[in-house]
Amino acid sequence: MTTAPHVTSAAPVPTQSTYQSRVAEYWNAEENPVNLELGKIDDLYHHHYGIGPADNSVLDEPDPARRNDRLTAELHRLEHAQANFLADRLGPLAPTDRVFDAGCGRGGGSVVAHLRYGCQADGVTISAKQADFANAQAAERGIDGQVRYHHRNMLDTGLPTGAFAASWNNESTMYVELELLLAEHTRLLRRGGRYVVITGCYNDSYGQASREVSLINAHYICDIHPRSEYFRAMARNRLVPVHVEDLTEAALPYWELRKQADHLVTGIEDTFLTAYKNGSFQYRMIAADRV
Ligand code: GPP
Ligand code: MG
Repeated sequence: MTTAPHVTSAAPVPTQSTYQSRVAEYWNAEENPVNLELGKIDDLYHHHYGIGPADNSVLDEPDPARRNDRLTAELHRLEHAQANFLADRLGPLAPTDRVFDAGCGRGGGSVVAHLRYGCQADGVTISAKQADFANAQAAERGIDGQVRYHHRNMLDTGLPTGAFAASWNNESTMYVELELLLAEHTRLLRRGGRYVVITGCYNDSYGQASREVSLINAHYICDIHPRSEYFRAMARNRLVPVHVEDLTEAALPYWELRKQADHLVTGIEDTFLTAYKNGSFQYRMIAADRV
């Protein structure tokens, strides 16, 4: 018996599943004032929530237009505090170091890291519109030589192996399979490199995901992972946690304030507050070393 020679052909990159196409469509179409109005303040466009105590005196502002502006600025301040909190845990880094921003959105996090450390940044997003927007922002700042954004799949970036001193996911892990994602981070990070994730995860000591977690998944077209899965996937991918912090309490003032910003709400605010308060959902930071 003879057998035909085995022929393989390369898979197209990025391979985009139906799910990934839906996610890309969401972000290509997304123009929520809560993201654009906040970003306009200082051209730092974030796609994550805020942490820390809020200045609720903005709610007492008697002039309605000024009240809205002050609320917008206060929410942005809290989101920026979250971005800084993550950036603090990437270092120390030198200007010659490269960092990787997985699920970079409109690019704010990479700019924050660059401004902090002078490092080179590569951000990856599945949305062509976000990548274009972020690159235009970097060009306007005159940092496009150091900060670059790519329309790519974060599971399969095509970026060089071992070239990165630090990498992160800021509220973007819920769009992908964790095992595949952390394998890609581990490939990209040099030995001793730092990985940081801030994420919402469901609390599996309470059992399966709660109704509120399911509502959040439906709202963003994502799939929130259980807390345990992060540690399992890290252990299997040479990522050793050095710092774990529960940010759930620190996240509440942002959501309480956002809920009262009629000009910015998206309708998901009460669901986050209920999920955090009933214990089924947690906001977490994990920093890990790539060994
Ligand atoms: C923040 O983005 C939200 C996500 C990236 C997805 C879900 C995150 C979890 C922690 C579950 P955003 O800033 O675009 O959201 P919004 O428009 O609601 O401000
Ligand atoms: Mg937002």
